[in-house]
Amino acid sequence: MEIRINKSTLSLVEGDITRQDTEAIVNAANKSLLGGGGVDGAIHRAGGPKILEECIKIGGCETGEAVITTGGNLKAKYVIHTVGPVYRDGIHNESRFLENAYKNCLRLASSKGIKSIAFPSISTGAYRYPLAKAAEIALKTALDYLREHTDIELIRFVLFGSTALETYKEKLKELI
Ligand code: AR6
Repeated sequence: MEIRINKSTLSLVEGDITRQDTEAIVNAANKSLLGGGGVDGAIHRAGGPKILEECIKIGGCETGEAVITTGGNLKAKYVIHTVGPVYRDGIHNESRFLENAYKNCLRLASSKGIKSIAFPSISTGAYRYPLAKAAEIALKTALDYLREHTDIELIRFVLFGSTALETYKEKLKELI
């Protein structure tokens, strides 16, 4: 599914974030930036040791913040590492932290002149954020960004499996 906002595109695809040809891909990392499972493990495996070396130098990242490294062996030139919230019960500012994670990735991409970026569904794996709730925040934040700015030309959500893709599609239809 794909929609146009001003001159930019927001798209939803099923796939593997490590295989994307966008200028930047986003990693759903943890505060240590030292790697892990899920998207994080896949990105470090596919991108090679250079990404980890840069992450070690950066030294960590707070929840809701974002940092950038090169893409190592990936097609993407950059990896933007962000840390989503661990979902507890929904009353520990999880939604604000998740929104900040997306916003700070977009701001950082913009500051580097990046025109295309691919996001995974942050926090919805190991961090247990309910998928539909997370999809709403992810999509609202991306739509707001594209309505207010024209510099990023493509925001692609790369969903892992058909359930995630369908959930994002339903949410996007509700929001537009
Ligand atoms: N491409 C796209 N999406 C993927 C891929 C992939 N290759 N692999 C998994 N997903 P998670 P989190 C989906 O756990 O919840 C790590 O250990 C997955 O189905 O990767 O933010 C970090 O080091 C899910 O929907 O990230 C942290 O400790 C979504 O990506 C912690 O996990 C996010 O799942 C972060 O947890």
